[in-house]
Amino acid sequence: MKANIQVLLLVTLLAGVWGKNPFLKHKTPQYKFPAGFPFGAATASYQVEGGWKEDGKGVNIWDTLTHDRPYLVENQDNGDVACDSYHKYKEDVQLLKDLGADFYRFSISWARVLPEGHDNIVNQAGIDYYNNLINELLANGIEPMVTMYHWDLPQALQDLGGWPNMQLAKYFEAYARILFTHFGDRVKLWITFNEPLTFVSGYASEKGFAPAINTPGIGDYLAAHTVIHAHARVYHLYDQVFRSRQRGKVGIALNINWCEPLTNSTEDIAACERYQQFNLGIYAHPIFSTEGDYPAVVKERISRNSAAQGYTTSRLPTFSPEEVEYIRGTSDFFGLNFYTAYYGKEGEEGNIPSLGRDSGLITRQDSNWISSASTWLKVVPWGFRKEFNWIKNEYNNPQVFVTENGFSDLGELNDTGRVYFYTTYLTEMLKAIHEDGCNVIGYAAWSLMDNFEWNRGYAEKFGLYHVDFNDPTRPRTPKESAKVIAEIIKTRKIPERFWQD
Ligand code: GBE
Repeated sequence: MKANIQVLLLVTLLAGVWGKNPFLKHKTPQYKFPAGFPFGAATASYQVEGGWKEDGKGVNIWDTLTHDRPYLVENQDNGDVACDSYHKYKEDVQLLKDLGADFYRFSISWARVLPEGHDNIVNQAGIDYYNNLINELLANGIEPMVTMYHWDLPQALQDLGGWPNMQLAKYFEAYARILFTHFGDRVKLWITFNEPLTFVSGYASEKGFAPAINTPGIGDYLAAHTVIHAHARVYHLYDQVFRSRQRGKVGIALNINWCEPLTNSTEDIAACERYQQFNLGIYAHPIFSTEGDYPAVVKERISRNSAAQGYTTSRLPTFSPEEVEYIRGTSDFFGLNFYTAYYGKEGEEGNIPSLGRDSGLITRQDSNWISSASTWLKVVPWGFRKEFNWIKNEYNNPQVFVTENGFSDLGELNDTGRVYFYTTYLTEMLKAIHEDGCNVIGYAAWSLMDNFEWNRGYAEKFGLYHVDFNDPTRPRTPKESAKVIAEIIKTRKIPERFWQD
């Protein structure tokens, strides 16, 4: 008994000394990025390329939105020229090289390759452009990671109804076949879709993302259904025709915010769990869970709400058992776009009907959280670690590739806010890897350079490199964050001057 108390005292004493020891308090930031862990930076075609009608490119839904409804974009800006990467891609590759990036995540403009969306007309100039970019990257030791769809749907396919039309799954597969055929010898990392949750919201409001059609709680669910089918078709196509020769990986990039229960009541905990299922699970569960299909809570609530609203069938389409099997397991990695967090509590808000209503919770952010230039983006590093853990527990610890993570400001070169964001978020990522055993296999910063931030135009800047949009030559200049990221890539750790207590 006495001995036990002595042991206890000793342990307590040691713990106290341990806790106060100045040499040990910075334990966490000393974690290193695993050997070979790839670091890169990301962009998207419409946000950087420009050249909107050059060399045979077809019109896409962002060309249409910015030209026909300019009032939907801050300052009536558009991506006609953007960063002019259509002409300046060699410079972009040099920026990546200066960062020490292992890879570049960029997207292909569907209408630049297939001007009418269909595979009957292939625009050779578009193929040449992406071949040049890919070859320039490889010549500089940078691996291409290609997103097939980052929101710029050919207008010709929107004219057929866009993503709510299930036929688009077939057209997307045909487009993917062109990409694998022309680029798959050199591209080994493929992402089918960037953030379906975000771009299907283009069918839930006439004020936001293209095509800006107001059919919430219906059009966005139909679009999601097509997109999940389209993703699975492309994965199977790769398996059946290309994988044995090309030996690459095919994944999908899903975005999610962490939801922290406002109180520890069972209701608020369940509300935040629903947030994850309605926003992430709606795509991830069919693909990454063992059982497949939409999450049970999503099916139940949409079906119940639909009935209560007088619909005789659920606003959420159903997968047949064969479709569930076809879709399940169709991803080689889990692409994660992560930025911010919310507090969540049980309650109702949003349009009737809408995904927000169906999910049955109220979200808000903490006024004490550090702000960015984007209303929605507050700096919540610990949310990043919690999200990694949620994914680990929900989907049996899949390989997670962070395909986007970043911070907005007004474009200053001494971007201390962005440096704080990256150093703190990366620290939490290191904890997820080393303390929680989360299977994180790569990281891309959003974004390589300032670019067209969708409905926010050029008002919010996410770049590691500054771009002068008033200068027709669009010069690029490294910000402080570019130097810090280069240092992190080189040393494989967070520099000591950024360690937090
Ligand atoms: C990503 O989306 C995109 O993949 C990338 O293209 C983009 O540039 C980057 O992040 C930065 O935004 O009325 O302002 O609150 C908010 C991140 C809409 C996820 C913004 C949609 C964040 C989901 C509307 N959000 N986005 S509001």
